[in-house]
Amino acid sequence: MQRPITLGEFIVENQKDFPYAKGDLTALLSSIKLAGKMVNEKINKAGLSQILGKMNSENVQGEVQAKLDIIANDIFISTLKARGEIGGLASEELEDIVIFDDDIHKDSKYVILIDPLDGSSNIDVDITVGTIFSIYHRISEPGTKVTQEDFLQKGENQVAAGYLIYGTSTMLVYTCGNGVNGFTFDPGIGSFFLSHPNITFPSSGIIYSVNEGNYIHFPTGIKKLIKWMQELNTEENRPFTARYTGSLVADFHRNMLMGGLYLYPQGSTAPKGKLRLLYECNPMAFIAEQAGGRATDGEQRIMEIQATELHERAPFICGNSEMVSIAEKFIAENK
Ligand code: AHM
Ligand code: MG
Repeated sequence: MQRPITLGEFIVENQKDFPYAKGDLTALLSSIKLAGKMVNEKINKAGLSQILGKMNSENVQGEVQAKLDIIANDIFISTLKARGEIGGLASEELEDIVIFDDDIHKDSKYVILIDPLDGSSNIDVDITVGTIFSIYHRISEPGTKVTQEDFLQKGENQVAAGYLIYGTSTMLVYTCGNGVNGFTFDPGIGSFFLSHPNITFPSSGIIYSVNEGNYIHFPTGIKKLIKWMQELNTEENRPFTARYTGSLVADFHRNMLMGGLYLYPQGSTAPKGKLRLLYECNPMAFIAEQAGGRATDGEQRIMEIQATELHERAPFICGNSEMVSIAEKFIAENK
């Protein structure tokens, strides 16, 4: 049997597909891989090492931070800072951008945005969580300090995006705009191996994922869409199946492999929904499109939205193309 290739081998092998790449992106993905392994190790031992539970602090969105949120944030920052590929970082956990201005970062070409531990309210109950990342070329001149504008780019400018999913297996899934590939971590060996080459959404799917507890707050189009999915409207003449973990990474990953629709719409109490455009929606939208799916806020393609603030939110509807089109139709007809 031929052994599967490792993530490291795959990244190097594919570097040649990017004429502009001089190894920096390769090195950056390697740093993410290393940080992911370190976070994975902490999560696996969380119940044993007294790092479950909440801090006495809130993040910039006023949400209580879990201890592992802070630990994952620190691991990613220190690992990415140790090398010179990026000039700075923005994190869902931090109010402002972090500028790296040591000598090694002087000529950096990239910036990165991270949600270090997505779904962290699920940690204490042993449900899948993840890390999401999004990489851009900086707009500012190398040799100068990065600025907020480097981070407020449209999602369509992303150079790479991906996530780590800390589930029954730990996986790293990413795209550099050339398809989506998934790598499963072998803890005995300490390496990620290519297990899911060229991931694409199935052309149709019968799963929908939404926090239906918020139903009363949803716009009419979304309410009608949900009711439609609960009728006999699948190809098999049965209702859709509802699956929702409350971890975007887990819900997205399942729907991409099995076909389905993820929704975090706006509501009467949350005019732009909950998910953050830069840390969650854009990277997932890039991956979804690269896997043959789509992502919209209901009216506009997610990756065309111009961010004006680091932590802004956006309604998010994402899944296989056909289902996203059906969702858009319900929204358009019920404005
Ligand atoms: P987090 O990044 O603070 O964990 O919040 C984002 C999470 C997503 O993973 C998930 O899809 C959503 O929040 C769940 O929200 P809700 O509990 O309102 O359904
Ligand atoms: Mg998150």
